[in-house]
Amino acid sequence: MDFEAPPTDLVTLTRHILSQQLALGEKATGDLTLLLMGIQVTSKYIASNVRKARLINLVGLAGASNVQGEDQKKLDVLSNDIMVNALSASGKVGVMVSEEIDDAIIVKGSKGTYACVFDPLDGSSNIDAGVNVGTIFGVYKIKEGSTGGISDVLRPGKEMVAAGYTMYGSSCNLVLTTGNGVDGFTLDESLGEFILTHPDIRIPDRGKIYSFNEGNSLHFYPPTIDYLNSIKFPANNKPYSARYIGSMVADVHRTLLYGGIFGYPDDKKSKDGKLRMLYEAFPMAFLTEQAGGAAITGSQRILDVIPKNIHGRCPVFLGSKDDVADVQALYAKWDSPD
Ligand code: P6P
Repeated sequence: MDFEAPPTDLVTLTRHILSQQLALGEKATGDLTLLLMGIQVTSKYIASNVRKARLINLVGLAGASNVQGEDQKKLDVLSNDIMVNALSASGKVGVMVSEEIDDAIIVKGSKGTYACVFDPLDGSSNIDAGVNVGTIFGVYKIKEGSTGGISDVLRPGKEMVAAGYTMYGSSCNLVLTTGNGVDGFTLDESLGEFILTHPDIRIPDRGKIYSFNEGNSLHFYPPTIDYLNSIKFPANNKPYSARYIGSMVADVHRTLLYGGIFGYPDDKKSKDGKLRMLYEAFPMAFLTEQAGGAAITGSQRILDVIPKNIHGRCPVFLGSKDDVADVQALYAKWDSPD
């Protein structure tokens, strides 16, 4: 049997980020590198706490609720504090928005050149059942002349300069874009390093999986109903498979790797859908487009939407570009009630 030598040219996340900085030459200040290093450390620490949560009584409720009115889990609060402290300590972040905090954090006296928006532990309602959860983040460069304020984050997602997520599951995966494609890294806990395992992720043009919470079907608008029927009862008698985890990071990760479509549409009950623009829809839309896919609200590109408030929501259909185009065609024919 041929002996397969272990890899001898490990590309760590640190090496990858530094090589991207070097490629920018003199233009690069190194500030984004330091910000992403902070996110790397938080990902490792949150992964450690998620993995041992049940053992150290970190599951369950924290006894408070967040701005969304959702019961905060102990790990939500812990993950949020880890992110806020690490990003503040990086000295490169002037503005932060967290799903767990009502108002934007303006880092006083910061020379930070970036604004970071994040959901510290998305999908945490699943955590007691051991289902994959994740951290989602997006980065804007603070605007010329701004000292760091709310206007630096109430911007369309297309102005983000970086986005990514870390998924805590059977393995810990960090997926990142800085606008030059999408790369995936897997945490080697024995080294304490994220290793490049999914270089240049490209989503197939069309998939065979759909990922919607069909428990909301009673409220769905006609385009969503018609679309789902078109893939469940297709003329070619080859229906799509249904996969829905209920944790956006896990559902999007699978969609990026296998193709297909993930959707959390607007409906009669939720006029703007459920997912938050800044720290769920925008980062995932940025990643999906960078991987060759598409991401729309139904009628328009998600990355063109301008948020009115930091916790604003928008409908989401994202994934393989041909599947998303099928949804867009149905929305284009529909006379919306709004
Ligand atoms: P539902 C988790 O709470 C979350 O924000 C996303 O991670 C996930 O995609 C969605 O909500 C699930 O919502 O209504 O299907 O439980």
